[in-house]
Amino acid sequence: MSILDSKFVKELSAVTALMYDKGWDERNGGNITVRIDAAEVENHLDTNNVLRVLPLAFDASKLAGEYFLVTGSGKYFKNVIDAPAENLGVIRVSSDGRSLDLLWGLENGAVPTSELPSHFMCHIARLAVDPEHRVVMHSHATHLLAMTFSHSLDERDFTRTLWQMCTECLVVFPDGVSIVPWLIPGTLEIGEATSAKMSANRLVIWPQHGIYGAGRDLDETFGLIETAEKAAEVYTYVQAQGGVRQTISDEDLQALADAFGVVAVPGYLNV
Ligand code: 2HA
Ligand code: ZN
Repeated sequence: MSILDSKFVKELSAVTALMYDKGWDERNGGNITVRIDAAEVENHLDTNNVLRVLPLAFDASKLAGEYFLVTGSGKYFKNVIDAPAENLGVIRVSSDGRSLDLLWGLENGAVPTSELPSHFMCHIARLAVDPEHRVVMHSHATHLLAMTFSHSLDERDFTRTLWQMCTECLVVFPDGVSIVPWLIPGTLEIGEATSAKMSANRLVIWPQHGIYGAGRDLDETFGLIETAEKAAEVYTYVQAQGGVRQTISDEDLQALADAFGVVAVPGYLNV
């Protein structure tokens, strides 16, 4: 079956279109990497046919031999659905973790996302705590981005506000959100800071820039960012309506966590 008909290319094409439509990924904003099983890749590609070898600026040996579907550097989410082979690529990390084999896509000399160091470091961090982890997703989700200008950047405060804005939030991300300092995108430094947070939280905010999410598949990871973004949108309306008059009590949030069998970040609820 053609790789264009593969589940992984179809799903990534659909989700990039959706994220563009939501206004989260203007121009070349956002990037996504998906870890794919070798057996699934082999259904669609000759894995001995390496199209190009791309250097890697850091040691990714912990991901040696892993296959990823990635968005391309400078590519626009809005264009993926009509031209997947120009905007996406399938890569394999070399055995020494110092280069990538391109097996499909990234046509016309394109290269993987400029945020590949951050993505790979986050994959390593998440795989260490969840062997089923597969997806890292970065987006400029509008209301979350706006909140980083007006809200405290204390992780507990920020998480508590999001949990209070929609009842489902605590159930969807009981691990909360973490926040790195403002840093230059695309650098090893921002990758190290983001991945250090990723061991404990699947959502990491980049102030005045956007958000990183991690999960086991595209639906789950998109849903995670979507839920946090919805809470940030509600927060925006609440602020515009004059601010909070009543909210969900910490006792009720604890009862919610108990009812759904999730554990809130220790110390985040005053109970
Ligand atoms: O891919 O979003 O953070 C463009 C970006 C960089
Ligand atoms: Zn970005």
